[in-house]
Amino acid sequence: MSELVTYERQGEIGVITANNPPVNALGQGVRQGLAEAIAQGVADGEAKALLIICEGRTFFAGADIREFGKPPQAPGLPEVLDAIESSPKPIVAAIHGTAFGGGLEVALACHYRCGVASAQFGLPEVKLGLLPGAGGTQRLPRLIGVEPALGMITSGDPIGGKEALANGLADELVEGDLREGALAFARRIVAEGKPPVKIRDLTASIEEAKAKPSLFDDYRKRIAARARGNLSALRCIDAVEGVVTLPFDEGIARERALFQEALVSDQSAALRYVFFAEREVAKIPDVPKDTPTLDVKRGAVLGAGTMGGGIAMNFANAGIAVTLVDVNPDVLKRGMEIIERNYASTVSKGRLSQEEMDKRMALITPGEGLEAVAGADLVIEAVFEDMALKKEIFGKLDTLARPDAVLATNTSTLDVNEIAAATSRPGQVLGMHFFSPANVMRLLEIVRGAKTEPGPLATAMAVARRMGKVGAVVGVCDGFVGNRMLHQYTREAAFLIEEGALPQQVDKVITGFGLPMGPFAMGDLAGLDIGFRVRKHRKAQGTLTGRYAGHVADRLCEMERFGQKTSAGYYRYEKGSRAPVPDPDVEALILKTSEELGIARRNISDEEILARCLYPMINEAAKILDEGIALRASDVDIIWINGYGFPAHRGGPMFHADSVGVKSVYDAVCEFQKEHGDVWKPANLLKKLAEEGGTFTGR
Ligand code: T1G
Repeated sequence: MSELVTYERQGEIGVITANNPPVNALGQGVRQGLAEAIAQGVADGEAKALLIICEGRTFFAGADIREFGKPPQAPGLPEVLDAIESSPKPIVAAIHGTAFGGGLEVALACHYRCGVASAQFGLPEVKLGLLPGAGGTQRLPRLIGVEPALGMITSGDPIGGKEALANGLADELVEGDLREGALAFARRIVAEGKPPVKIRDLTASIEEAKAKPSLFDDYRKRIAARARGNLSALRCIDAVEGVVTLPFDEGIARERALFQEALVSDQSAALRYVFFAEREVAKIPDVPKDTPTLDVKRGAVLGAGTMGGGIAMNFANAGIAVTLVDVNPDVLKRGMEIIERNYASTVSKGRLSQEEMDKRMALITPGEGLEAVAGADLVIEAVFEDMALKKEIFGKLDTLARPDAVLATNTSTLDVNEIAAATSRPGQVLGMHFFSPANVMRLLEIVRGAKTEPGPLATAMAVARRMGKVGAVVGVCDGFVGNRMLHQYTREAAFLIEEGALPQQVDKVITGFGLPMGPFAMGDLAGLDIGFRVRKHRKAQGTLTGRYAGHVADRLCEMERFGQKTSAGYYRYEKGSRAPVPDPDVEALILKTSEELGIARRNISDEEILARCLYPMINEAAKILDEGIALRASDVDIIWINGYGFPAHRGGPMFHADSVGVKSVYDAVCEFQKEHGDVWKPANLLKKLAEEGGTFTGR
């Protein structure tokens, strides 16, 4: 018997216990152990029923993702599940933690399922570019109904114990100790002489689905509309459709074929890379896991504007009391009202209960004076982007905030080291750069200053996790990682429309690649006046260098076309609509600008547009890695996927560069340098990897 899975009999129940930390992934050893234990239990004359339970923090959390892409090792999971389902003795799954993917498929092959109320039940394979490959697409619909199963399988989102009990996925929720409760449940099964219920034999829900012939096509349309080129969910629908159109074993065979297709797809390789990259980003090489952190029980946010309000909501959403501070009572009042409105709209959409909203609002206290930060463990400043103002505030915070408090700035452009130097405790100062809307966007750039100590850094990372954010540690430079790359992307986009393209052509290429929006629609959403002010400021300071990228944007702003907020920018917007409509006036303005700049417009291919938008970002990221501003290429990918909507099924800009081939990216960058100048000078790392045949992500 493998040491990962044990078998022992407790009275008339054969108990199979798995123990493969940290998440009981169904690796080869566990599958082997399960197969052997099932055989032993079935052969055990004293055992009237069997129970499968896991040690540690969770029931099987799925197949071992690290095994994907490697030669498959026997026994396969489907084989093990067939042995479970065909057992002549009832087999009960006892579930706690996260029964995900292959783990839930093990439970579905069992004849009965019980669990604790806090358990989560899910088939998240679609998030890995896969689909359930061990019967989940055929058994779950038979058990809970085709439509609820389609929802779980195409979204990959789990359901809780109560919902599982309600829809029949769980037969019973046990109170107290799971093992005791599950043993009692199994004994009742025996006492009541209940037979093994094989889900493969259930048909009621199939008849129901047969009555809705357009069910699957409607689902495809809905999914395709928001998939942005990610094929995973569509494959899931194809597999589930087999439940209605094919006998069980043929449905299983179809699922298997679709699974194999997904397994070798680039999209799944990208999404599996992102899975591990999202876990890697939390690890800071010189800040060990056990670095002491401040237990943040109270936060304070300075500045009750849009960002400040969103940041305060993050504290409340994490169950942390927070004081929202603003020296201007009207701004403070408006800030609190906006927070209340945001929560109320979430309640109205049914995504939050009124009770939970009240609980969160109760955690947010308005504070009029800076003194209000006194009791906070973590203070986050989110005032206007002005260095003198920020330094003045941090100077005051230095005396008002608790000596052990962590002081953070939400600046997106200013030098965090200079701000830290305005205090006597630069070791406790760092940047926490949220993305707008701060209560929605998952990304949080945690800016490590030259003097930031490991403790405050680890504290900020821990708070990010509690807020449900993806915290990525970055160094101090202009625009940190995300915006610094974005500047290269928007610069080239501006040049492309001077040289021959139009905003709608560029945006179509970028959305076709999988981003939610192109650079011009994004500019209109953010407001063109922000960039206009920065360019004017830099012009006045004489800090503008190289070819100017603001000719068209300046002319639009001079015409008060600031984007969605003025219903006109690069596009025009119908009343009450956010849909960008190409505007002949803008086209005329662009053609006139090219003429005034003496640029002969030319046809620009979609390929060139994609390369000129993505490659400057990749090149800049290579410089960022050269400078150590980002710890890993995979961090850059996580930043762009969670902060800028880069499609996860393409793995992020650096994974994409590896997919295209670093050499061909380098060659293209060199070509663009010849044509457009040293703004395209290849980064050392890009050159080095291209010459050595290396990759950014090491795969
Ligand atoms: N395989 C391999 N390693 C895994 C793993 C898995 N399935 N799940 C987690 N880990 C590692 C993870 O990399 C990390 O490692 C450590 O465990 C702790 O994870 C046939 C095809 C279960 C909710 O998609 O969602 O089954 O960084 O930091 O926040 O149909 O992990 O410490 O070295 O995430 O408490 C389907 C994936 C697989 C679930 C726990 N299953 N896992 O979250 O801890 S496909 C999944 C999770 C499949 C079948 C198909 C989460 C979690 P390290 P963690 P956590």
